[in-house]
Amino acid sequence: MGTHESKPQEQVLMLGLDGAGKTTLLYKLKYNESVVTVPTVGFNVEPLETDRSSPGLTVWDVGGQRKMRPHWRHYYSDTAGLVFVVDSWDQRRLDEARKELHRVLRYESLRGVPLVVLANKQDLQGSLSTEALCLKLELTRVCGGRAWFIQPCSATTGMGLEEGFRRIVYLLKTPFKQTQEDIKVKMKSKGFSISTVKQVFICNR
Ligand code: G3D
Ligand code: MG
Repeated sequence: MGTHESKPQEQVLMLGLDGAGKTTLLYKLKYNESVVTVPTVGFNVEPLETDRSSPGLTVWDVGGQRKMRPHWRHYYSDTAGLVFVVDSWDQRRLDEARKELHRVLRYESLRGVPLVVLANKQDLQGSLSTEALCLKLELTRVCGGRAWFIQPCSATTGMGLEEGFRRIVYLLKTPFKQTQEDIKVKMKSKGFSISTVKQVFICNR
């Protein structure tokens, strides 16, 4: 308990279109609970415990509805890491997701901030692979010199969630451009862990 208080905390901003699965994945990751979500008006904020050698994460899940998006920028100045959640199944909204992601990455205050794209809803048949999403979102071009990674996941099954947040912890520590393969290989030799609460928790939102 004491270590949690004394550890530095880094702010991770989680953005994405409404319906991408941000709130579902945050509570699945944190409490291993499937919650019934309502569109997030405002934000949810949750601390995530990490291993002793890594900073703790405070994850901000900010509402993604069109009317909420102008407010995203108010969170940028304190952001150490960015997580952008995409619905990999809903191809009709990919163009909108790409535009919003590119708009976010253009902000000066987010220059050089590491990015993990969570390719969510991989449990649904017909969802796009990370390779296809990478092309559609033009990640290589838009990320320039930024450290980034695209992680497949499912907020419903929990697949890839811890991995995605471990990636952001790793990129916070090594915030320079690396290939996707480099990141996978180098992370294998280093233990970054996210600890989640396994007991049932009533989430009163
Ligand atoms: P948001 O916070 O990004 O706006 P939510 O998105 O977490 O509110 O999720 C929007 C809907 O997507 C929810 O369904 C939720 O259950 C669903 N969802 C989230 N993640 C996944 C996933 O990985 N797989 C599948 N199959 N569904 C997912 P409803 O029906 O409540 O709108
Ligand atoms: Mg939400």
